[in-house]
Amino acid sequence: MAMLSFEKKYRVRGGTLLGGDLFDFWVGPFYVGFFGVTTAFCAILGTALIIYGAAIGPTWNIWQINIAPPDLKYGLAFAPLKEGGLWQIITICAIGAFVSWALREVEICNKLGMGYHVPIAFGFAIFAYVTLVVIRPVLMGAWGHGFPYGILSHLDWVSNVGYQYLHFHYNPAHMIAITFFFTTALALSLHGGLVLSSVNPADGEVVKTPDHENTFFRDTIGYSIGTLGIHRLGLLLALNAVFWSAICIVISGPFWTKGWPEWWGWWLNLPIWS
Ligand code: 07D
Ligand code: 07D
Ligand code: U10
Repeated sequence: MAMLSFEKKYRVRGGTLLGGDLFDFWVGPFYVGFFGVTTAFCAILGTALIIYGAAIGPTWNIWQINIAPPDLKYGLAFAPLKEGGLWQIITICAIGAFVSWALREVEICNKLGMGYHVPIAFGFAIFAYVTLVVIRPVLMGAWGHGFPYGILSHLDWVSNVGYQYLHFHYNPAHMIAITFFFTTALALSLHGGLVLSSVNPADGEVVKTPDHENTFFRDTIGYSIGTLGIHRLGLLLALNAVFWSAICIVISGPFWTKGWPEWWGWWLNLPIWS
């Protein structure tokens, strides 16, 4: 069915979680809904506060704009607006916008009678962000442990926090996360390559079938995971990449305060060596 006539057919009332019929309409291609309004509200307010923060800061250079979290001395209290309070409100706006966006996805899934895989997947990204700016700072007793909002400043934060643990590559959960990220890229490239090679043939050639795709991998590596299976695997790999990222940072500080290379002492201390 052509996209436009399909949309006309599914653009019907219902499936909302909140607000009933009130915001159950579309603006151009975008579904609105109660959570579309809360997304727009939080995103516009948060963006305006970032612009305000830039205006009272030292630079308009897009790379250098920085909205820092409060000093560690404020602990878990509210800080004055110009000393990290802005960061705190922007964080609330960001979480409000991300969670609203996920719930708006749920409402759209309801309308279409689809599974919740996409909002659940986005939920993992939100979980990683919340781990960085809420869970870990709360466990460590100060909002100052959150990352600053700025293109270069947030890179400085990652580097500094990494070196606080001497050699972040020795963090075992970081290793697992990186392996999942790399594997996700491998899986997507294999999948994209395989699909294009069979359904987008050169002029004059016929489109191939899933049998061809299965046979290619059986001939190559002895096993094909199948056309549905590769999508399950892709989702699983990507969710694990983000999940283990959240784990690798939440254990750094709250559960392990020394350098990560030292963690591997458990290996040297195994009783079998003595
Ligand atoms: C392609 C989908 C589109 C999204 C884009 C990002 C903004 C920010 C805000 C000026 C894949 C839009 C950007 C809205 C503008 C202001 C105040 C997604 C795609 C195009 N990072 N990070 C980037 C964010 C963290 C790290 C780029 C966000 C953690 C490293 C972009 C978050 C850690 C590098 C960006 C976040 C970390 C980057 C490209 C939130 C660990 C890079 C992102 C909310 C996760 C790369 C200059 C991208 C870069 C980069 C955004 C969190 C590490 C500016 C919104 C604290 C090491 N990050 N980041 O393509 O070039 O994502 O940086 O958590 O090297 Mg980051
Ligand atoms: C947090 C993004 C959430 C985004 C959301 C949506 C908008 C809207 C609008 C476009 C999690 C935002 C949307 C704003 C935009 C429009 C219209 C994703 C998030 C909700 N590392 N490291 C990771 C590697 C080193 C360090 C993760 C590799 C060094 C620290 C990943 C290398 C040191 C932290 C990873 C490497 C170090 C990490 C990031 C290589 C520095 C973290 C992915 C090859 C000296 C962070 C949860 C992620 C983390 C993290 C990879 C090197 C430090 C596994 C490949 C050795 C301190 N690193 N790293 O988490 O786990 O995405 O965060 O060297 O905090 Mg690392
Ligand atoms: C997949 C797939 C598949 C497909 C696919 C796809 C996965 C089976 C069938 C999909 C994949 C692609 C299309 C490939 C490309 C995708 C990526 C590389 C991922 C990254 C995506 C992007 C970078 C695009 C990001 C764009 C976004 C998020 C849209 C931005 C939208 C808005 C600003 C409007 C948001 C709507 C809301 C909030 C709902 C409510 C609407 C209203 C109230 C009305 C409108 C209001 C506004 C416009 C104001 C909102 C303001 C905001 C949010 C802040 C703006 C800030 C300012 C400074 C102004 O598997 O195969 O094929 O296709």
